[in-house]
Amino acid sequence: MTNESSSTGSRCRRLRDLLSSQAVTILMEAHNGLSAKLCAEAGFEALWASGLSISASLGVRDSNEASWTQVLEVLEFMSDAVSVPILVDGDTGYGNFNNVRRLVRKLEQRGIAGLCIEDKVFPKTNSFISGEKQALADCDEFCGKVRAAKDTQRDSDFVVVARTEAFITGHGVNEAIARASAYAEAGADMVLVHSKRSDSSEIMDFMAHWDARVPVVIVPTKYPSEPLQKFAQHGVYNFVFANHCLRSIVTILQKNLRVLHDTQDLMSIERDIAPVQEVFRLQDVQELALSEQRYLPREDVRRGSATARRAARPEVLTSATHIAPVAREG
Ligand code: SPV
Ligand code: MG
Repeated sequence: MTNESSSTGSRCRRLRDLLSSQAVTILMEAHNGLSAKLCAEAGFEALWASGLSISASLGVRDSNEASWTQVLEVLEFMSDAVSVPILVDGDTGYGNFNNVRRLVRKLEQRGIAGLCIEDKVFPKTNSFISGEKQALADCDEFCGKVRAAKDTQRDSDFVVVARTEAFITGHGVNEAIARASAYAEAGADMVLVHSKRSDSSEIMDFMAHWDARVPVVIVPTKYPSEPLQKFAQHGVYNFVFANHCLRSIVTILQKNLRVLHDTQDLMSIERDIAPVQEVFRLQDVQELALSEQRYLPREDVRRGSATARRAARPEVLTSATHIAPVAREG
């Protein structure tokens, strides 16, 4: 899995351009290197490194149970796996302004294009769990975090998204607008307005009062039946598909594991799952095989590592750039 465009600068610019444009942009959730790769291959131009999905895939809750350096480790694999820009869900920034500064520095070092922070308190709780019992952060303190992030970034195109949980915590549109305005004033490049309603009413209310000083991002998890074009007509062009990789995986795994457990027969799912060869393609095994021929002493290549032996199999490797599909075994 190589990163065609390792330049952080160009990825920050790309994310900024996508989120600033008046064309629909979807930030597709990914939670590890493989899901990031699959999202990019499916054509998504930008990714959302979801706190919920990363924590769930690590087997813990979306309550800052995974430490920020554990999340950073995941993000590094994701960033290495793809060349499309990644916006990181940085929860509350894992502490105060000082933690946010260090986070921004570490994200930029890993080629991450942007950071989203939300105005709640550490340790955070997922927005869809008893939202009205959750507390909003002090507005001035949160503005300080936004300013600290902006002052810290080295690449001027690194994107800082300020997320307000005003609606999630039971406040009305006045609080949402006041906070979004304060965050934009503090330097946020975009604001994310979250809603847990099953319709678009809060978002529409927000847009009716918003002066459009910075672009808006929304997360339509709870109102999935609302067409994106409806929001675009009201000035929202940026959408986070926040957990749909993770939820797809959960469903297919639950189904296949149940079948395997009940049948004890590998053939019961064999035709429904990716061949091992597809996994090798996603890992870019071919690149290693070619590099072994280039860099290992001849004798070692002939004696052969596993990849060198595979490289000698014409049905596996057919050209310098392509792993041919192989017939499914069994
Ligand atoms: C996430 O994907 O972790 C988010 C979106 O923050 S939500 O789960 O809706 O809070
Ligand atoms: Mg989150």
